[in-house]
Amino acid sequence: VFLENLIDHPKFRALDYSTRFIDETPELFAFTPRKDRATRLLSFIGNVTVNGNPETKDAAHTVSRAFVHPPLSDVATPPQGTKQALDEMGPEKFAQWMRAQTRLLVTDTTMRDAHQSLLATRMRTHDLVAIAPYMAREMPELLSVECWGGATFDVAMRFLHEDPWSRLHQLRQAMPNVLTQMLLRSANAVGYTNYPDNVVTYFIDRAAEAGIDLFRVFDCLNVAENMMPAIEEVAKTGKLCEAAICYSGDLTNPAEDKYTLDYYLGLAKQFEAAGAHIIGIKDMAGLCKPAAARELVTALRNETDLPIHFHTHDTSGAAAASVLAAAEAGVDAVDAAIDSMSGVTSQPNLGSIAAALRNQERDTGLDPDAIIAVTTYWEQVRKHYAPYESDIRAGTSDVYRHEIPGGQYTNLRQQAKAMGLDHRWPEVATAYAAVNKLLGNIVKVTPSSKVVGDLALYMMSSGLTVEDVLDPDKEIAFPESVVQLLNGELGTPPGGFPDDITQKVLKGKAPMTGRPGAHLPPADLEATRATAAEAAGREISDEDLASYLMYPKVFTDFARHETDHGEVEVLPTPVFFTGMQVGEEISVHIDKGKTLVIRCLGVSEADQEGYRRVFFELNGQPRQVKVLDTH
Ligand code: 3PY
Ligand code: ZN
Repeated sequence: VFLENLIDHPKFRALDYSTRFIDETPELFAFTPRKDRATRLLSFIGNVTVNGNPETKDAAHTVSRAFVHPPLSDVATPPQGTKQALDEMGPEKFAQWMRAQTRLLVTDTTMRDAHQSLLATRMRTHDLVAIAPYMAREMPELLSVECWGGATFDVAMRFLHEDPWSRLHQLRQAMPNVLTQMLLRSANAVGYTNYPDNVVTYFIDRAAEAGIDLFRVFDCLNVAENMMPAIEEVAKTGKLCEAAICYSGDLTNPAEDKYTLDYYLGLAKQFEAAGAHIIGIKDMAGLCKPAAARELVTALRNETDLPIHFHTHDTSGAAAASVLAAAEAGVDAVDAAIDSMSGVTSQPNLGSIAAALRNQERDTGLDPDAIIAVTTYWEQVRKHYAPYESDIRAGTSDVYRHEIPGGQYTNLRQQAKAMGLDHRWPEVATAYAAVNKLLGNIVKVTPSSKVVGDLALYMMSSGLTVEDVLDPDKEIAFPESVVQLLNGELGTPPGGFPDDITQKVLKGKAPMTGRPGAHLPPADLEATRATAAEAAGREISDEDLASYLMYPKVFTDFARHETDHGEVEVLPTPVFFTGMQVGEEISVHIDKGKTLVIRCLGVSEADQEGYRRVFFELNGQPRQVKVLDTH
């Protein structure tokens, strides 16, 4: 706008300018934000109204437009909860407190893993924050709310055009009494590659400052050494460090010789020695059968003094049985998703688990009426995300064979669909299992699971068999992620990767050994801040820097979108995905106490150049936006 105004100025155009031009027309040189917030939002709404949201375009008609009212609580202020307990006791005492509880502690994963696993991680801040005040008042018995990290970080910026840090600040404020929990991929933080140690520690410090109380830390190959910098940094922040064992294989199978009880106990001992406060069992694919859960929980509780926290997925349909078996064996805390966001690739059902234990020794203390009010809210909100629903109707025992994590399952199906392979899904699942074997039966969770998926899809689309892949005489252009994995860039599992595939992929070159982070030079944070500022065209806060360090391009695109279209997170979800209908009116809260009332009055025909005008009333004043129709 500055340049446009300047170039359009008659004096400038007449080349009649000197340094006095600046003195006489200071308004042209004041670097005020490009447009006011309302104008930027109207430009976004106008654009989506005319052209659709590229994300949901083909399925826009499936998005419900019904307005969702969050339930109202008559409790004035949120009662004290685990957040106050942690602040008072500190993490070590808090962990002892967890172990001393008779009731089963519950983490609600609805705000992170459930929508990552059911709706391609697309849940918007607007819908998360709306229910938070009610949960704070009516479900204060919760141990924690998992609401950040994992895939939510990049999806927020990449597809939702919103700032993940703003989400965290708002949730923290709306839920001041319950622990906020995040999922951190150790050296991969919230990304898909290894970052230098100082990037990981910088990220952890910012997350702790912004309000994360409980960090669940895991490594995608279960290499404890890769987790140490993250575990130590979390412990330094004074927040809770949950170090998680990724569950793989089948503990109930007498032939299981890799993922054995000793293997898991060995990891737990290392986590305890490193200063973790809680041991997590992260069963990302939902493979931990009831008998395995019982055995593992019992052994872990005997072997360490730390509380045990069980996380699983319901892909098989039998996860609630595992949770209840774990509860009987004395597990301290479990994860569940609110009823209407539970089941299949998501977590098991929170309301039903609470009901199963009600009036029993391990009663969770959660109020069934509150659970029903919250689940009703999510049931309606979920209809705004219809384009992201997968058509998985039931649990599947096939998960014990392919071992695809819940958070990857629907994504991989989506990828397969995009490659025209959806009708061959059973073969994709079989290829996934074959690639896992080829790579040495590895732990599969982000990002190692992505490597397995990449190779499986590559083999399917190129018509390659395992024999072809291993054939020394056959030239194969392996996906980059496969090369990196076998080069040891995500770390090396005990015993390494199988020789045959490593030789083939690395063409005889020796892979890197040891902790990948130890080979990476530290990032120059201030130089990166300057680069980021230039790329984004604005000042870079510490949180922006953390985002840029994770995802330079995604952050830059997000920041530029924000400059052009404002903070779109404030828009109601149907408007974000589909724009406005003629005659529709919405209220948008842009700041404390500042509300925009936006009414859509009409959309013109396209002019000769293909532009349409979208007519609005903004707080009673007529406004219009000119949009190029790209259809
Ligand atoms: C993630 O890393 O995003 C996961 O959900 C792993 O289970
Ligand atoms: Zn999970």
